[in-house]
Amino acid sequence: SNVFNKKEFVSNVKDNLKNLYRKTLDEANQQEIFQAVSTTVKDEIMDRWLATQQTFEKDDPKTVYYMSMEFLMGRALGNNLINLCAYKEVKEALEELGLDLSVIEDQEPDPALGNGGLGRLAACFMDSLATLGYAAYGCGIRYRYGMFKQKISDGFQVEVPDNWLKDGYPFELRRPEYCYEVRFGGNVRPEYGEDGSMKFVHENYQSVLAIPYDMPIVGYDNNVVDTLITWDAQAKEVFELDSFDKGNYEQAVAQENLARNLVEVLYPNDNHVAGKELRLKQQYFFVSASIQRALARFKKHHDDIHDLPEKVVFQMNDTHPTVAVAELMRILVDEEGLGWDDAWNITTHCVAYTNHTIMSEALEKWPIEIFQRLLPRVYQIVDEINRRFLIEIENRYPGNEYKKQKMAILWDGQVKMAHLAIAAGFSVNGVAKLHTEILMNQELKDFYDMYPQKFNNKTNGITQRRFLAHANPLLADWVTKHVGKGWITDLSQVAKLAPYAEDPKEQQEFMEIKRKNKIRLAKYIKEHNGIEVNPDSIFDVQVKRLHEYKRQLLNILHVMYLYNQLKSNPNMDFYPRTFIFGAKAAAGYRNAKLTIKLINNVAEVINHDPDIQGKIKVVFIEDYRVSNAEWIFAAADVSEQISTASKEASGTGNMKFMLNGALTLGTMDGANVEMYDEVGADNIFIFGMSAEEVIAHEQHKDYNPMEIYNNDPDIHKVLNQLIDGTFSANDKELFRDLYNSLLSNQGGKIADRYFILADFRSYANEQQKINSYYRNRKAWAKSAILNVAHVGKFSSDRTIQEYVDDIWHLDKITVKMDR
Ligand code: 26Q
Repeated sequence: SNVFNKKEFVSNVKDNLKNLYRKTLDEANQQEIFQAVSTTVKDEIMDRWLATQQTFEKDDPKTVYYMSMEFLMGRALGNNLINLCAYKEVKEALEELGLDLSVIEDQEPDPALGNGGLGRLAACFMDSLATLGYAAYGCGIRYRYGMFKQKISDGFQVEVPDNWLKDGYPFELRRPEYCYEVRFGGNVRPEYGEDGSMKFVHENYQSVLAIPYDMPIVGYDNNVVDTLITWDAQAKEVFELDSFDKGNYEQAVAQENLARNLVEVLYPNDNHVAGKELRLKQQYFFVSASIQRALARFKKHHDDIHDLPEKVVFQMNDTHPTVAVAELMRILVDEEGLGWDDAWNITTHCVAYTNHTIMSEALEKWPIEIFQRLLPRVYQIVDEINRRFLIEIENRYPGNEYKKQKMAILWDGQVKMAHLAIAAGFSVNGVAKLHTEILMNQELKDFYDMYPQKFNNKTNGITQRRFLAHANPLLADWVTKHVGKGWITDLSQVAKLAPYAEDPKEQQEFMEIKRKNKIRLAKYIKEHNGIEVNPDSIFDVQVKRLHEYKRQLLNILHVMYLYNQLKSNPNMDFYPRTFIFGAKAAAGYRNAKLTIKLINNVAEVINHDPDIQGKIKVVFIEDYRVSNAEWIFAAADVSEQISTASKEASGTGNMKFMLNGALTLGTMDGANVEMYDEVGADNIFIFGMSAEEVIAHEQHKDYNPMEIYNNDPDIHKVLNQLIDGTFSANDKELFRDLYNSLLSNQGGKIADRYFILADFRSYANEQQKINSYYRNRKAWAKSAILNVAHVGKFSSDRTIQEYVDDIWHLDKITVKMDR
């Protein structure tokens, strides 16, 4: 089906250039051409978007509202063209004008309204929901500034604001007619009616208007276009501002400030809570607006609010939107006039919760003082939920005060958001098999004992449309040549590739594709880092947020170790290796930032040491983000997934590498465990302690890294190089904190709490195996192809279908279009 007639497309682009900029093609710059091309593509999407909305109106399907503080969308133009099945057509049409689609795509800012895994998962889920034909709204915040841009200056990370809206964003639609008011602060007063009734009146509050912007989520080749709603904040207009009324004026200014601050910036913390009041404001702001919009949509078709659970489900992406529980109760009780039990019954059949972490520093707990001051009525409702929940615990475990302490929603001056989410949610899910087991048997055991039926696993997935069809066209074509196009919407079909893994001709073709992708990345590295890398070396890649539990430090310490080996034994068995890193550190995370500096300093020394003869190169890719990630995955030979077992809930980068035929070097953590099950022990490199062993050491407090340091001379030497100036000649003390973090307990943090030294030897052994295995090109190619062939399970299409079957129970829609 031809989506665009080439001639028509070209003439539309020219028209758009004229209408947007009063320019001809010759006069326009690349950014303007990007805008004109995108507008042309958006016009095409519009017909389908409208048709989808009309189908919603007609069929009234059950709808999921995916509530998330983060949507890490990445660029839309290329992805939309892929999902419209028009990529090649448009590329050719532009070529005829002398334009290069990839250069035009490169003009688009990366919409980065998310930190990392959790936000990117939300984006993959939206893609799968539309592709599978389900009615879905993503609900989030239109941050003025997304994830910061990273500059590397003298080896240090510098954060630069991400002004992604500065040129205007073509793939969004402002919808002021669907705005809602959201209220903060003030007080609650009971008001008695003449009939003896009583209601609560919220007064003296400040309010903002929430204005939705809709972004189209284009399904693959099915005419379905779902919607991502991002909320902007605007001050309510204050009329009749009397110039002598100082109070009114100050109030108006305060509301302007509130609106501006609310959506100003995404908190750049990943897996770490910053208990800032503004963050809670952001949460309530988008949650309240989203629920109001969902209820308004529901009411267009229904007049009995009791039917809500049949038509609406709110999925809470971690605890960040958990205030939704109390907000829905508030609306049902205060505005719909329902009794408590009635309202609770509806609420608890509409909300479900996904847990993404067991890291204690990522658990959200709000000081009651802040919560109550900011959301006085919502707090009263949380208080009542808690009171009734404690009674339920008492009934179940009579006299057991300890259970109440551990499970209470309000305790110790804090609101525990996870406990609220579990008490109210009808479903609680983890994001990989191991993670869910740890939740049920350890972290959330008390809740599991009380509500076993709520708990379930939904192993994460990724969209093959962005991360293979768009990211790696050469491999995508190779896959299509062998198994047909079906994999694009049914990734399990790649299983049919398995027989080709043994075929020498296919092995060679596969390796040639990989080599071309490595050349593409090498060019990017040359342009952005000025470093020459050898495309025939092993590309060994670790890209993800910088966090101690992800152990980038283990990786770079091992590079230092290899360097030492090679220095003292230049003729040792060593296959040339390029170690590639990419990672942003939260702005206030000192050890993470220091690790970036260490990687860059090690790179500086090793890359310029002639003794090494270019056998090791170390590259830190600046500003790792969705757009350059696509190139990086396509070019990787080795995927580093080396978190301390039990700490990485799932990981999703691991799956993107596998999809592109990289071999995983990983611990038995998160979804790595399931990747191992799928691909088989021969095609993956596993090392390190198991989750059980890690947890046992944590419980017994019997781990002593100093012993390892004292008994292993190679490790000893590497750690000493952190403080002897080998990699920081001008300032020997620069890396002292990293050294200390591995060897001494400091301020509540125990030495080497992520077991880097414990796992070092087994990591180095697996790295050695990789070194040998890569020499056998056939064996390597076979394993790489088998990784692609066994990746089927890790499509987000599979994940979403499981959410639909077990949690959401959505109706499939069909959108017909007469063309
Ligand atoms: C909370 C409060 C205040 C400020 C920030 C936060 C905050 C923000 C982001 C807390 C956590 C996050 C992000 C968590 C995250 O990305 N988790 C990852 O989720 C992925 C998808 O399920 C998993 O694959 C990863 O294993 C998990 O680390």
